Amino acid sequence: MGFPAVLADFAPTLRQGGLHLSTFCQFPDANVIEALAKTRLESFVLDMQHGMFDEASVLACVAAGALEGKPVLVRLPVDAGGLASRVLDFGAAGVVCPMVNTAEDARRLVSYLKFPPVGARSWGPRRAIPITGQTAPGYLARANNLTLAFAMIETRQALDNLDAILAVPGIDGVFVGPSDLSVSLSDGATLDSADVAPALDLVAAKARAAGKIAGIFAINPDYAADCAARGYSFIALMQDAMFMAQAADASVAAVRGKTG
Ligand code: 3PY
Ligand code: MG
Repeated sequence: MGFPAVLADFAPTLRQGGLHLSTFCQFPDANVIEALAKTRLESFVLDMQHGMFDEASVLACVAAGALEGKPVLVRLPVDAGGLASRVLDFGAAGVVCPMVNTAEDARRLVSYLKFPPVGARSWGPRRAIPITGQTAPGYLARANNLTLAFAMIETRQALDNLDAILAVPGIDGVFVGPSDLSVSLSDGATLDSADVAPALDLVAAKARAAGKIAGIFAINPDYAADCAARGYSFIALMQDAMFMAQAADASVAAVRGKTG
Protein backbone atom coordinates (compact mmCIF):
# COMPACT_ATOMS: atom_id res chain seq x y z
CA MET A 1 0.00 0.00 0.00
CA GLY A 2 1.29 3.49 -0.83
CA PHE A 3 0.49 6.84 0.75
CA PRO A 4 -1.95 8.17 -1.84
CA ALA A 5 -3.17 11.24 0.01
CA VAL A 6 0.26 12.79 0.47
CA LEU A 7 0.28 14.59 -2.86
CA ALA A 8 -3.28 14.30 -4.10
CA ASP A 9 -4.84 16.90 -1.84
CA PHE A 10 -1.94 19.27 -1.25
CA ALA A 11 -1.68 21.30 -4.47
CA PRO A 12 -5.47 21.59 -5.04
CA THR A 13 -5.94 22.76 -1.44
CA LEU A 14 -3.20 25.38 -1.76
CA ARG A 15 -4.62 26.58 -5.07
CA GLN A 16 -7.99 27.16 -3.40
CA GLY A 17 -6.23 29.82 -1.32
CA GLY A 18 -7.24 28.80 2.21
CA LEU A 19 -4.68 29.29 4.96
CA HIS A 20 -2.10 26.48 5.06
CA LEU A 21 0.43 26.47 7.91
CA SER A 22 3.76 24.84 7.18
CA THR A 23 7.16 25.32 8.85
CA PHE A 24 10.83 25.38 7.95
CA CYS A 25 12.89 22.45 9.21
CA GLN A 26 16.59 22.88 9.92
CA PHE A 27 17.38 19.68 11.85
CA PRO A 28 18.04 16.86 9.35
CA ASP A 29 16.44 14.03 11.28
CA ALA A 30 13.35 11.96 10.51
CA ASN A 31 12.49 11.89 14.22
CA VAL A 32 11.98 15.65 14.16
CA ILE A 33 9.62 15.42 11.18
CA GLU A 34 7.79 12.52 12.81
CA ALA A 35 7.30 14.47 16.05
CA LEU A 36 6.19 17.67 14.30
CA ALA A 37 3.92 15.71 11.96
CA LYS A 38 1.85 14.74 15.01
CA THR A 39 1.07 18.43 15.58
CA ARG A 40 -1.38 20.65 13.66
CA LEU A 41 1.35 21.82 11.27
CA GLU A 42 0.16 20.84 7.81
CA SER A 43 3.40 20.38 5.87
CA PHE A 44 7.16 20.83 6.16
CA VAL A 45 9.83 22.66 4.18
CA LEU A 46 13.22 20.97 4.59
CA ASP A 47 15.86 23.68 4.37
CA MET A 48 18.87 22.77 2.21
CA GLN A 49 19.78 26.48 1.92
CA HIS A 50 20.35 27.52 5.53
CA GLY A 51 19.42 24.34 7.42
CA MET A 52 21.54 21.20 7.78
CA PHE A 53 19.80 18.97 5.23
CA ASP A 54 21.74 16.91 2.72
CA GLU A 55 20.35 14.48 0.15
CA ALA A 56 20.29 11.49 2.51
CA SER A 57 18.35 13.37 5.19
CA VAL A 58 15.91 14.73 2.59
CA LEU A 59 15.27 11.17 1.43
CA ALA A 60 14.55 10.00 4.99
CA CYS A 61 12.49 13.02 5.99
CA VAL A 62 10.26 13.06 2.89
CA ALA A 63 9.35 9.47 3.77
CA ALA A 64 8.80 10.35 7.44
CA GLY A 65 6.29 13.02 6.42
CA ALA A 66 4.58 10.62 4.03
CA LEU A 67 4.16 8.02 6.79
CA GLU A 68 2.18 10.64 8.73
CA GLY A 69 0.26 11.75 5.64
CA LYS A 70 1.93 15.19 5.58
CA PRO A 71 3.51 16.70 2.46
CA VAL A 72 7.19 17.63 2.56
CA LEU A 73 8.74 20.32 0.37
CA VAL A 74 12.40 21.22 0.01
CA ARG A 75 14.08 24.61 -0.11
CA LEU A 76 17.10 24.29 -2.39
CA PRO A 77 20.50 25.88 -1.94
CA VAL A 78 21.14 28.84 -4.27
CA ASP A 79 21.96 27.83 -7.84
CA ALA A 80 21.25 24.13 -7.31
CA GLY A 81 18.77 23.53 -10.09
CA GLY A 82 19.87 19.93 -10.67
CA LEU A 83 18.88 19.08 -7.11
CA ALA A 84 15.37 20.32 -7.82
CA SER A 85 14.25 17.37 -9.90
CA ARG A 86 16.22 15.02 -7.65
CA VAL A 87 14.24 15.97 -4.54
CA LEU A 88 11.00 15.55 -6.51
CA ASP A 89 12.27 12.06 -7.46
CA PHE A 90 12.65 11.48 -3.70
CA GLY A 91 8.91 12.22 -3.31
CA ALA A 92 8.94 15.88 -2.32
CA ALA A 93 5.60 17.65 -2.83
CA GLY A 94 7.27 20.82 -4.04
CA VAL A 95 10.36 22.95 -4.22
CA VAL A 96 11.00 26.41 -2.82
CA CYS A 97 13.83 28.03 -4.76
CA PRO A 98 15.73 30.98 -3.24
CA MET A 99 16.79 34.12 -5.07
CA VAL A 100 14.65 33.84 -8.20
CA ASN A 101 15.30 37.33 -9.53
CA THR A 102 14.36 37.22 -13.20
CA ALA A 103 11.95 35.48 -15.55
CA GLU A 104 14.97 33.59 -16.89
CA ASP A 105 15.72 32.28 -13.35
CA ALA A 106 12.07 31.20 -13.12
CA ARG A 107 12.13 29.47 -16.50
CA ARG A 108 15.31 27.59 -15.52
CA LEU A 109 13.62 26.45 -12.29
CA VAL A 110 10.57 25.22 -14.19
CA SER A 111 12.79 23.36 -16.66
CA TYR A 112 14.06 21.20 -13.76
CA LEU A 113 10.70 20.75 -12.03
CA LYS A 114 8.11 20.11 -14.73
CA PHE A 115 7.93 17.38 -17.35
CA PRO A 116 7.47 18.40 -21.03
CA PRO A 117 5.80 20.30 -22.49
CA VAL A 118 6.00 22.75 -19.53
CA GLY A 119 9.62 21.99 -18.62
CA ALA A 120 12.38 19.46 -19.28
CA ARG A 121 12.38 17.34 -16.10
CA SER A 122 14.11 14.02 -16.63
CA TRP A 123 12.08 10.87 -15.89
CA GLY A 124 13.02 8.79 -12.84
CA PRO A 125 10.73 9.32 -9.80
CA ARG A 126 12.24 6.32 -8.01
CA ARG A 127 10.91 7.15 -4.55
CA ALA A 128 8.08 9.44 -5.56
CA ILE A 129 6.05 6.61 -7.06
CA PRO A 130 5.84 4.41 -3.92
CA ILE A 131 5.51 7.44 -1.64
CA THR A 132 2.64 8.98 -3.57
CA GLY A 133 0.93 5.70 -4.37
CA GLN A 134 0.82 6.51 -8.09
CA THR A 135 1.56 4.19 -10.98
CA ALA A 136 4.36 5.35 -13.30
CA PRO A 137 1.90 6.57 -15.98
CA GLY A 138 -0.24 8.13 -13.24
CA TYR A 139 2.73 10.02 -11.83
CA LEU A 140 3.77 11.23 -15.29
CA ALA A 141 0.24 12.42 -16.00
CA ARG A 142 -0.20 14.22 -12.68
CA ALA A 143 3.22 15.35 -11.43
CA ASN A 144 3.25 18.73 -13.20
CA ASN A 145 0.00 19.59 -11.51
CA LEU A 146 0.61 18.04 -8.10
CA THR A 147 4.21 19.01 -7.35
CA LEU A 148 4.65 22.72 -6.74
CA ALA A 149 7.31 25.17 -7.91
CA PHE A 150 7.75 28.22 -5.68
CA ALA A 151 9.99 31.12 -6.74
CA MET A 152 11.36 33.01 -3.76
CA ILE A 153 10.97 36.78 -4.03
CA GLU A 154 13.62 38.30 -1.82
CA THR A 155 15.39 41.08 -3.69
CA ARG A 156 14.63 44.47 -5.24
CA GLN A 157 15.40 42.90 -8.62
CA ALA A 158 12.81 40.17 -8.05
CA LEU A 159 10.20 42.82 -7.15
CA ASP A 160 11.05 44.73 -10.33
CA ASN A 161 10.58 41.52 -12.34
CA LEU A 162 7.57 40.22 -10.41
CA ASP A 163 5.07 40.37 -13.28
CA ALA A 164 7.42 38.52 -15.59
CA ILE A 165 8.26 35.88 -12.95
CA LEU A 166 4.56 35.31 -12.21
CA ALA A 167 3.85 34.96 -15.92
CA VAL A 168 6.24 32.02 -16.37
CA PRO A 169 4.17 28.87 -17.05
CA GLY A 170 4.96 26.21 -14.46
CA ILE A 171 5.64 28.64 -11.61
CA ASP A 172 2.88 27.66 -9.19
CA GLY A 173 3.55 30.33 -6.63
CA VAL A 174 5.88 32.87 -5.14
CA PHE A 175 7.36 32.72 -1.66
CA VAL A 176 8.64 35.83 0.06
CA GLY A 177 11.81 35.77 2.16
CA PRO A 178 11.22 38.85 4.37
CA SER A 179 14.75 39.00 5.79
CA ASP A 180 16.58 38.92 2.49
CA LEU A 181 14.00 41.27 1.01
CA SER A 182 14.73 43.73 3.81
CA VAL A 183 18.48 43.34 3.36
CA SER A 184 18.10 44.01 -0.36
CA LEU A 185 15.66 46.94 -0.05
CA SER A 186 17.84 48.61 2.62
CA ASP A 187 21.12 47.97 0.78
CA GLY A 188 22.32 45.78 3.62
CA ALA A 189 21.36 48.11 6.47
CA THR A 190 18.63 46.12 8.27
CA LEU A 191 16.64 42.91 8.56
CA ASP A 192 13.55 44.96 9.39
CA SER A 193 13.11 47.65 6.73
CA ALA A 194 9.86 49.65 6.65
CA ASP A 195 9.89 49.14 2.88
CA VAL A 196 9.08 45.45 3.30
CA ALA A 197 5.42 45.90 4.34
CA PRO A 198 4.27 47.63 1.12
CA ALA A 199 6.26 45.07 -0.86
CA LEU A 200 4.40 42.27 0.94
CA ASP A 201 1.06 43.76 -0.14
CA LEU A 202 2.27 44.11 -3.71
CA VAL A 203 3.51 40.52 -3.97
CA ALA A 204 0.34 39.02 -2.45
CA ALA A 205 -1.94 41.10 -4.66
CA LYS A 206 -0.03 40.34 -7.85
CA ALA A 207 0.28 36.64 -7.08
CA ARG A 208 -3.44 36.29 -6.46
CA ALA A 209 -4.30 38.34 -9.56
CA ALA A 210 -2.09 35.99 -11.58
CA GLY A 211 -3.86 32.97 -10.09
CA LYS A 212 -0.70 31.85 -8.28
CA ILE A 213 -0.12 30.84 -4.66
CA ALA A 214 1.22 33.53 -2.32
CA GLY A 215 3.69 32.09 0.19
CA ILE A 216 5.92 33.59 2.86
CA PHE A 217 8.10 32.80 5.87
CA ALA A 218 6.75 34.13 9.19
CA ILE A 219 9.11 34.59 12.13
CA ASN A 220 6.33 34.40 14.75
CA PRO A 221 2.55 33.84 15.04
CA ASP A 222 1.69 37.57 14.98
CA TYR A 223 3.68 38.04 11.80
CA ALA A 224 1.93 34.99 10.30
CA ALA A 225 -1.52 36.37 11.12
CA ASP A 226 -0.52 39.72 9.60
CA CYS A 227 0.67 37.97 6.44
CA ALA A 228 -2.61 36.03 6.23
CA ALA A 229 -4.49 39.33 6.47
CA ARG A 230 -2.35 40.69 3.63
CA GLY A 231 -3.43 37.78 1.42
CA TYR A 232 -0.79 35.10 1.96
CA SER A 233 -2.15 31.55 2.12
CA PHE A 234 0.96 29.33 2.25
CA ILE A 235 2.78 30.37 5.40
CA ALA A 236 5.90 28.72 6.78
CA LEU A 237 5.45 29.47 10.47
CA MET A 238 8.82 29.65 12.24
CA GLN A 239 11.37 26.82 12.29
CA ASP A 240 11.77 23.54 14.19
CA ALA A 241 14.67 25.06 16.15
CA MET A 242 12.55 28.06 17.20
CA PHE A 243 9.67 25.87 18.39
CA MET A 244 12.09 23.85 20.50
CA ALA A 245 13.84 26.85 22.03
CA GLN A 246 10.61 28.75 22.77
CA ALA A 247 8.90 25.73 24.33
CA ALA A 248 11.94 25.06 26.51
CA ASP A 249 12.14 28.66 27.68
CA ALA A 250 8.37 28.81 28.33
CA SER A 251 8.50 25.62 30.40
CA VAL A 252 11.51 26.76 32.43
CA ALA A 253 9.84 30.13 33.01
CA ALA A 254 6.67 28.37 34.17
CA VAL A 255 8.58 26.33 36.74
CA ARG A 256 10.58 29.35 37.90
CA GLY A 257 7.34 31.28 38.21
CA LYS A 258 5.93 28.63 40.57
CA THR A 259 9.10 28.23 42.64
CA GLY A 260 10.16 31.84 42.97
C1 3PY B 1 14.24 35.18 4.24
O1 3PY B 1 13.55 35.78 5.08
O2 3PY B 1 15.08 35.73 3.52
C2 3PY B 1 14.07 33.75 4.07
O3 3PY B 1 14.67 33.18 3.21
C3 3PY B 1 13.12 33.07 5.00
O4 3PY B 1 13.40 31.75 5.14
MG1 MG C 1 16.19 34.27 2.24
